[in-house]
Amino acid sequence: MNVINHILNGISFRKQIALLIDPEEHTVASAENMAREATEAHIDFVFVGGSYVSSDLTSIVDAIKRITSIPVLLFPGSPLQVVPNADALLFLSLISGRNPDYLIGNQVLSAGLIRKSRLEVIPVGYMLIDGGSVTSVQYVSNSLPIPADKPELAVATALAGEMLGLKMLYLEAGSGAKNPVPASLIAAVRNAVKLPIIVGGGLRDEVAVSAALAAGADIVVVGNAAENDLGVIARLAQVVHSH
Ligand code: 1GP
Repeated sequence: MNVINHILNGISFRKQIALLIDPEEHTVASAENMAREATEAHIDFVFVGGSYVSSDLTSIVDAIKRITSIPVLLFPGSPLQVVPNADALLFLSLISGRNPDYLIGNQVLSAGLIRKSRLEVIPVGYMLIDGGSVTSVQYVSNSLPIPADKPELAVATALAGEMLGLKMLYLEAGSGAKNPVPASLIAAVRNAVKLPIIVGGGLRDEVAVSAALAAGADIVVVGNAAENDLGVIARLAQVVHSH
């Protein structure tokens, strides 16, 4: 499977939704349940990863892949989250921050391992936007988010990411963020760059998901809301696909 082509084809046809499975929140059995729900709801992608993971990621990815043929993309918070059995790796560079470890250091540490794994690598400009509360990603990455009311800074960052040759942008408010990325900031970035835009963090309901899509998100990511209520997966998938 060529995942980047699958993504590009998918977003040219309709808006897409990714379900984030944080291995820290799951056993093999509960990950299988999530994968079953995702399949029934026609979720487009499963992302696996988190800011802090102490569980066995390989068995979680295996469990998901046993149940579903939805592409599984690693969304790693650290080089320790690179496992070979996923379909692709979001190779994130935290371009909103100024912590060299998350801009290039961890990428250097994991590059050899990734090459040996033969994972498909998708270079992504990861942009943390202030979501009104300190999230795990902000704490762990030790980086400042872009202020939510400074779309011009988000635009400049996105342009730089595009000029550096990154293939997608991920506008992230942080898992469980109080506020999702504002629609005005998404729209400003959408107007400035051609890259596919992923938006996640604090998207809990139909209204928030619709606002992100209307502003220009190509893919929305839902994590926490689905952990709390499995029924959310189907409801939000329907909203996304009928947008
Ligand atoms: C976090 O964007 C994802 O990286 C999802 O966030 O858990 O708040 O949905 P939530």
